[in-house]
Amino acid sequence: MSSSATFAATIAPPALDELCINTLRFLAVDMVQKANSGHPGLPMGSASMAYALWDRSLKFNPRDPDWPDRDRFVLSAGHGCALLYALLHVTGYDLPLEELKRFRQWGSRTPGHPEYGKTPGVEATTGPLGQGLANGVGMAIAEVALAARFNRPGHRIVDHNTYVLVSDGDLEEGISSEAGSGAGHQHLGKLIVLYADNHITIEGSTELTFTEDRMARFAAFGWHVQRVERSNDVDAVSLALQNAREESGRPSLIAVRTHIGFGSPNKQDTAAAHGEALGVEEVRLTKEGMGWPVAPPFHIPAEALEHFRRAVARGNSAQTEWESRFKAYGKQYPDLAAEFQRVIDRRLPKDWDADLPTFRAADGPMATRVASGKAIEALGPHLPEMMGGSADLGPSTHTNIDGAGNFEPENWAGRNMHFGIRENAMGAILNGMALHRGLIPYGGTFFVFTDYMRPPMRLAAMDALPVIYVFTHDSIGMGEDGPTHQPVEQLLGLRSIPGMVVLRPADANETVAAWRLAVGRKKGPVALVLTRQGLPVLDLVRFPGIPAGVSLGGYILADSQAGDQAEIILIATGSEVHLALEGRGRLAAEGVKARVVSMPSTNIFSSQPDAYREKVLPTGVPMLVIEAGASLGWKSYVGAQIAVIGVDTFGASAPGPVVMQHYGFTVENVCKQAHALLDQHKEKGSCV
Ligand SMILES: Cc1ncc(C[n+]2csc(CCOP(=O)(O)OP(=O)(O)O)c2C)c(N)n1
Repeated sequence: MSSSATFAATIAPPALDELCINTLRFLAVDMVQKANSGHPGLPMGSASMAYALWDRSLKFNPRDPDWPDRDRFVLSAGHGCALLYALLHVTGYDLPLEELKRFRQWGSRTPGHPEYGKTPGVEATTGPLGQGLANGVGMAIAEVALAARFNRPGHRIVDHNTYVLVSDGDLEEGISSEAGSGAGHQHLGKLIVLYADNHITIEGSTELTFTEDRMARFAAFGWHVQRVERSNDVDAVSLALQNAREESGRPSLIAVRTHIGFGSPNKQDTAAAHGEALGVEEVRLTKEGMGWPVAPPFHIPAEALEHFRRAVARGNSAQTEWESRFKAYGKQYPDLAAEFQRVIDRRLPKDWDADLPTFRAADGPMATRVASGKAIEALGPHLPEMMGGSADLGPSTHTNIDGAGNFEPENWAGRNMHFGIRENAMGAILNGMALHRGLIPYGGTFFVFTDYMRPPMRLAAMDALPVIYVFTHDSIGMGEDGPTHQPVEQLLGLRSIPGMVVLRPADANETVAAWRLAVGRKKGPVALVLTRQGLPVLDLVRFPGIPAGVSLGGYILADSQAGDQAEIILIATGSEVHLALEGRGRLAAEGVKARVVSMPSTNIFSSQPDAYREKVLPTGVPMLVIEAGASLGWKSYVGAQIAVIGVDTFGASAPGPVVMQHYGFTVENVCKQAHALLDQHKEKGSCV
């Protein structure tokens, strides 16, 4: 029998259950009331089912929130976070009552929506509806993948459930279908979703918008579905949870008929309970109606606290039991145990990059997506924790690890994932995998379709998650598919996400360096932006600065001849670096000394010390940026004396080179623009 199935709690008598549930309810009510901001309705209605889960099922240790074999709990309906904070406090996490009193205030550990890393026990940043559900799918995938890799007969060291609490909004969002369909297909039996089916959203009743049969929908996805009519029936919710755990072949949805704002005489079952404080008078009426002391606020009855705090002893003993099992495992399988610890700690093995290739000019032309595929092939055998794939574009994105098998219900040890055409869920699943730990998740699609996965990318950056994106078909240079498939503003868009590292390598060798950097970066996502079209290879003999240069974000690829001071700097990224090199040659013939700076990552370059940036881009030297993307952003980036050859409309359907030519990505235009800039500069004089 699995350890998660044997994890048992002391069951409280019904009156104590009710006291505990009301404690959660009124902590949430008081938090929102004190802040005069927040969402009391969902906590009041869902406190009972959350209690049933946390009190009787959830395997967690408040004293070690990072214990690897804990169950995961994601509050996808992040707006209801007052409930989560209340649970964390009463069960004994390091979240003092004072923090509950500072709900939504500057510097508190109780922000307006749960933020990963800010509050112990918060497993994921949630709030954008639907994301948490897909995070849960990613966590459940990580669990079965690690179980397949590490468990051995008689040793189930990876054995936990993933629970998600969702609201109507979570299930209305399209991502819930993407993630739900994927989870059903993968038979993720240890994923259990509690649905707060309260019939209310912000604008009123769900009758306004949301009338399909949700149970039938999830059943059609291949889920096990159950319904609990009375949310306050802790036994019924517990039984449903138990059934869900026993159903090992399908993920579970438990729709619980909850009542938003439960207990509030004037607001229960109305949208008024959703997103604002109940108000002093309504708080009083609610407390009186439920036999709760009106004052002082934040009242926690001693018996309730004592009961909740049993979670500490329970958690400690569950963890100790696991640790002794892990010790026994380590005796029998010392290498596996060490390996498990390594991947959980996100440590890279020795020589992980030993087989990364170096390309020679004779190997070209090569698309950077192809070079990326070769890097993945070289990393795969050294990094068994690398796991990823594509949103049905594997043959184009080159994201497959040869010989690593498909991740599928018959083979959870497979590392090649088929996410299906579900970019939003793919992004959120990658986040869930990273949040779980133990894996290096990556996912690919065409660069333009990052528009479909921006919400999880933003959260990956917010949570500093080490997720790697492989985005191909990176510019108008991809050609015939036309404007719908030609990214223009996406580079600027992704670069503007704080903490997102965007790397657009210029050739095969820069691509390998970009992969080395991406894998080595343990905090924060990295987006690799790669070409469809072949590019010349920049030979390391001629350009030895490439590997170190990429890690600095931008570097002098080719300086003005004979060490003279450059009269103009050509800054380029990706495929346009070659055009810059050509332009430099032509300008030299015309007597103009030009330096070429390759800038695969503006984000990384910006974080370099001033002295280095000044060395690469000295103040006062005019600069011409060549990048097949929106020009906005560059001017403020490198100063005033700058011109940009960019793309500020939507591209066009034609062969790539033709489109590039029409947009001015030609050596003639580079030289023309360089001369214009130099003339302008001379007229103004040096403006330093
Ligand atoms: C993607 C996204 N869109 C919109 C919102 C704003 N929002 C917060 S809660 C909510 C809907 C509330 O309805 P429900 O999910 O049923 O929660 P409940 O009313 O039960 O608290 C909306 C639209 C959001 N958080 N995320």
